[in-house]
Amino acid sequence: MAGRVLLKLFLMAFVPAFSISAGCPGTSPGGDIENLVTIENFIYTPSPLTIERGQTVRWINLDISVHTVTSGHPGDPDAGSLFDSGAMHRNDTFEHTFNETGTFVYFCRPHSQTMRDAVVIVQ
Ligand SMILES: [Cu+2]
Repeated sequence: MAGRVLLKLFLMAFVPAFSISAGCPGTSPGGDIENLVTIENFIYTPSPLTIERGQTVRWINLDISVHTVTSGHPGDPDAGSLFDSGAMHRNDTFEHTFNETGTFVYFCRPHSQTMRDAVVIVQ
């Protein structure tokens, strides 16, 4: 009984933090790799995120504020040309598959002063 309580406390205390900070691709039984970036408290986590070519990244907005996932730098003429989520409300998700290697920078249109220079590295 006490052991189960301790286990539950352990899971509550450490598992959420670990799953957010680890940023490692999880492998499902089907073999698909899901790379999740959370948007919470105006921060993309993890960033940088390193993936392999051909993999898909999924972003989820956990804030009440509306955010975007927009490729490039704020003010670039081609900002959003590679990917642009549009307005993401709370719990909305957005996915993009990276078919080229390289370093891909993105930002949030409504909060481009602070939510910028987030990175996906594709190997
Ligand atoms: Cu934002």
